[in-house]
Order: sequence, then C-alpha cells, then structure tokens
Amino acid sequence: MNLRIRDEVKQAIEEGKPVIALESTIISHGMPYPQNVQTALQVEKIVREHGGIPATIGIIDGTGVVGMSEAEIEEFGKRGMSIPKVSRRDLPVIMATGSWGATTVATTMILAALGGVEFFVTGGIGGVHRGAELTFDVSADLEELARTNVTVICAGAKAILDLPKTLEVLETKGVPVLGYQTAELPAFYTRTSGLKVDYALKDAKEAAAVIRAKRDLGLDGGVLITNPIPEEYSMDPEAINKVIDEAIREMDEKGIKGKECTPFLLARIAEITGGESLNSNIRLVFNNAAVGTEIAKEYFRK
Ligand code: PSU
Ligand code: MN
Repeated sequence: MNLRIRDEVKQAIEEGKPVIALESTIISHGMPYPQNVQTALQVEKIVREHGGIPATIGIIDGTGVVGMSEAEIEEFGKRGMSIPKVSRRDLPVIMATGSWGATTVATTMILAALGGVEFFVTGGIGGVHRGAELTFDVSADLEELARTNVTVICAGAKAILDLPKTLEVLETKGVPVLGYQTAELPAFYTRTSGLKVDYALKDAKEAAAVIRAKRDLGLDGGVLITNPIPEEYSMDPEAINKVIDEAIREMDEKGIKGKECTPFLLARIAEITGGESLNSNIRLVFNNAAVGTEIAKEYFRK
C-alpha cells in the first residue's frame, strides 16, 4: 500500500500510546502562509506537551504520509492552494498519478484509520452547505464520519454551513455529536449556535468511555466531539454572521461552486475581519489539540 508511517508514530501505535492525526487541508487551504505553518507546528507541540504523539497527514508524490516531517509541513504551507484538495473521490486519482494532495477531514480519517490512528484533531468539519436543497452540496466529511472509526475533535462547524441540516444528516448516519463540557453545538468562531448537541460530556474520561462503548458494540463510524472556542477568543455572533452572509453573497455572485466554496469563504472571512477570524481560528485549533490529546490519553490509559 502507498502508505508511509513515521517510525515514531508506528511504534506509538504498537505500544497503545495516544497518537493524534492532524489534517493538511487546514494548512494549504484553510490559512495563509506563514501562519498556516506556524500553527501546524505549534499544534504538534501542544499535542506533545499533553503527552501525545502528533501525526500530520497528507499525500506526497502519491504516497499517503502519516506523520509528516517539519520540512514537509513547511512545503504544504508554502505551496498552499496549488496543492489539490483531496476528498474521498479524489484519493485514488491523486495516488495513481503520484501527485501531492492536501487531505480534508474525510481523507485524513481514511489515512489515519489505514495507519491505525484513532484520534484526529482539527478546527471545523465540512457539512451541509446553505442552499443544499438546490445545490446538493453536502461535504463528504459527513459520509466519512458515518463509516470510518476515527474520533474527530473540532470546534463545531462554521455558520457558512446550514448547521441544523448538518446535525440532521449526522443523526441519520448514526454519528454521535457530543459537546465537550457544553450542551450547545459550538459554531466555530462562537461558543453558541442556538442548537443542542446530542449529549454533553463532563470530561475526558466520559468522552473516552463513550468511544469505548461504541467500539465495543461494533458500531462502525466516527464520534464527533465539539469543543467550544475559549471565551477570550470567541467572536461576536452577530458581527461574524454578517460577515459570513456577505462572503456567501460574494461567492454566489462570482459563481464559485463545489470544492472551491469552503476555501473561498475562509479566506474572504479572514480578509473582511482583518485577520481577527484567523486569530480565533488558530486559537480554537490549539484548544482542540489540548482537549483531544487528553481524551486520547484517557482512552489508552491502562
Ligand atoms: N472548515 C474549516 N476549515 C477548513 C475546512 C473546513 O473551518 O480548513 C476544510 C477541512 O479540510 C474540511 C474541508 O474537511 O474544508 C471540507 O471541504 P468540503 O466542504 O469541500 O468537503
Ligand atoms: Mn462540497
């Protein structure tokens, strides 16, 4: 198989240590250079400080890499959007043609599972886009959560998506949506969305117990843990929602569709807010790295 697992990661998996997968689309398509590289390296550091082993995942020359080097992360950050964004349907083509590829939540889950990694920390997942009743734009991330056995720790989903519809699809697909110390679904830049999660988790221990129960039952698929952005970095909901509406209007005017939607909206929102949203984005990923590693540690505690 076209898979390269860093030795340290391989050994950690064999020893039942908490390995944390990290995605590469957030680097190449989710943030500008050089903040993308600085963030990716800092996230790896936070995972280590909490006692985990980071494994940043991407595709290099057609090989799925589980545990990229610092130089490789730097290269993903520099090349940015010129690297193809790879979801499930793209994966075989990118591998067969020996290309580079930035892995989304869906493909990071696929490669993590192939490599034996059970936990994955990111910022936000893809979901049902606004207007999906006409465009049918539903991220393949949701289908992946339905079938692949990886726990994803995120800060909810951005209001660029239709959050109620996203929750409905996750329910249909049997994906538990759990709030980390909150009963409300966080909306990425904000701690609140007005929507309830399925269950609130008290702590990392309870999270680990739920994941274990799902595995023991043989129920395939992911577990989604939504962890709200820290209060001090959260944005004013009304202000950020106005910006999101404006960015979506521009996207529609420009006729941007399909896989270009999410990267366009992220970049436009960062531009309009003068970098404030980028800072929030970075901070929430740091927070997810800390919480995600604590949960993985509990899960692997003997
Ligand atoms: N949401 C974010 N930041 C991101 C993404 C989503 O807040 O970087 C990326 C992730 O890689 C996610 C992908 O898996 O966008 C979803 O894209 P699409 O909607 O085209 O499936
Ligand atoms: Mn889409």
